[in-house]
Amino acid sequence: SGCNSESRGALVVLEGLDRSGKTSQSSRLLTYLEGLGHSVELWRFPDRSTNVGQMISSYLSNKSQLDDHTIHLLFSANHGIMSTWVFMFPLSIIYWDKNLSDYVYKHTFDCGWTLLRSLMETKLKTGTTLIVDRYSYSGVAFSSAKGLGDEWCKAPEIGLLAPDLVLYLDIQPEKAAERGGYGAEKYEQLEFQRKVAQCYQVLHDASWKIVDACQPIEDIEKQLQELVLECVMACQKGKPLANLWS
Ligand code: NYM
Repeated sequence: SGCNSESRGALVVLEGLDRSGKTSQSSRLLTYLEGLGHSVELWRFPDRSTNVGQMISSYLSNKSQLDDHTIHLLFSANHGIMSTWVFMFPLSIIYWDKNLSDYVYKHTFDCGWTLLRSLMETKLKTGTTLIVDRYSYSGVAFSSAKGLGDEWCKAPEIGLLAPDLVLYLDIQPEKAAERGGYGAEKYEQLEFQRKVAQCYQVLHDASWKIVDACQPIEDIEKQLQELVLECVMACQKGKPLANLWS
């Protein structure tokens, strides 16, 4: 099936409140799919290793203060807005050399809208499945929970690829607050997480699967494996790619 030009990887996103278990489950999914012999990569947003990522990290750990609109756009720049960097290299190189674009993405700069879109598309079309720990939904849910308008929050990321599957790890804010490490970062406040949960609710569409995140970790793992495998199969059979927020 690897020779079928229609066959592609799946774009799978994990979303949920802070401490809902996304990061643990993403790495378990990676191991699972690798074990089955699939080509798969794990990405996460925010990517704290970039320049903008460090500004985000400093904001989240209360070392710097930023206006709500500004931090939203920084999150977006971390995976959204086209950076000036894109103009410094011929785009053809980015398309042409997958390894170079990988390197650029992972080690050098904030990725930028054009680069992220084309990099994701290249990965998927060459048969690699992407497991993404948070995506645009986090951007909209966390910023609209502060009172920014939904449409304004979505605008910088219109036209990025829509996920084939969104796994929403559903947890009551009170339960999440009991988990280890809670409260260390800016948004980890019970009242605020309640608002974020409400904001996530209006973002659900047909690509979302809601999974109860209070079950034993292995039970969640099993359910996610089944959902992801089904999605990977559909994408191998040529399920078309779609755009986000359109
Ligand atoms: N977050 C994450 C946002 O507010 N907007 C975004 O676009 C993204 C991707 O960052 N509380 C918030 C959600 C989290 C925080 O994420 C750090 P993580 O997954 O804990 O590193």
